[in-house]
Amino acid sequence: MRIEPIGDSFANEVRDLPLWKTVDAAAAEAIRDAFRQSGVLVFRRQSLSEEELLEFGKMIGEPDLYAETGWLSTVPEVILLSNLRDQEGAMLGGLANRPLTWHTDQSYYAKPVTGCFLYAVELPAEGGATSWSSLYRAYETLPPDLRKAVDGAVGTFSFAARMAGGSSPGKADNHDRAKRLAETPDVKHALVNVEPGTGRRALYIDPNTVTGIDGMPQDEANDLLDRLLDHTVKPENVYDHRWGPGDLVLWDNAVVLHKRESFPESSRRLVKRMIINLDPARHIIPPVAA
Ligand SMILES: O=C(O)CCC(=O)C(=O)O
Repeated sequence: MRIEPIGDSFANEVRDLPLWKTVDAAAAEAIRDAFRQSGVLVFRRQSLSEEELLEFGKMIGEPDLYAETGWLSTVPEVILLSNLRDQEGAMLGGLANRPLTWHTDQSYYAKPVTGCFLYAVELPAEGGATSWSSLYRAYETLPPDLRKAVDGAVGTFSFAARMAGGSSPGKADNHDRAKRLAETPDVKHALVNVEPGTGRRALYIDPNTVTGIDGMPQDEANDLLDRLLDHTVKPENVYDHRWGPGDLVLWDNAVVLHKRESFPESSRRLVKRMIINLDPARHIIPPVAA
């Protein structure tokens, strides 16, 4: 097994490791370390059943269940994202073929489940690429005025705002909006988090979800959030993934944003997704801010 950076991006790739075979303890530890350092880990050309995906998830942390119950595969922890329909014409999974703008998952929860993976089964010839942007690199390269403005800042993260924005599920998604809205009040998180093991700092922003900053006039907060996003998604902070069948990408939502291109409705895309609770001693789990 080799673990290498992908080009000059922040993402790492694990090569020569068939995940359908037993992964020994040393390799598992090396994978967890590389994942912790980069926040995005790529494995190509895997051939995995849903049970094997679940086993892989358990090597990384504790797989969890989704709030959405209409997107399920045969294993409850593994859900489907797809534009395909079943024999009755119902959507097979979530998110159809829509573009998803920059976001991070679950930031609107008091205790986000931060680990996530996507496993590509069927892919369109055009479109559907996914990109990740490093919130570590973003923080570490902030110009001094932005760093001063963001250190100690607390944001309001709103599920209601997210549902109205560019990365929310659509009408055909079997998504119980009203119930989820009622269950998910706004929450506050710091806009900078500290990784417990290393003290490394990462920005924590989520466009369409952060609606304000404590003690800051709204127009100033909007301007700061726009500038932070522009800085975060500069090309040097971004890894673009062109999917191949069998690709598995693992990411940590506390330290990266992600987005997805749309793809033609007439083409077929099926990816499998799982969320994973990561070890709070080794990963940022964004705490609730007072
Ligand atoms: O389908 C993709 O490539 C990404 C989906 C996504 O952004 C998400 O599941 O949060």
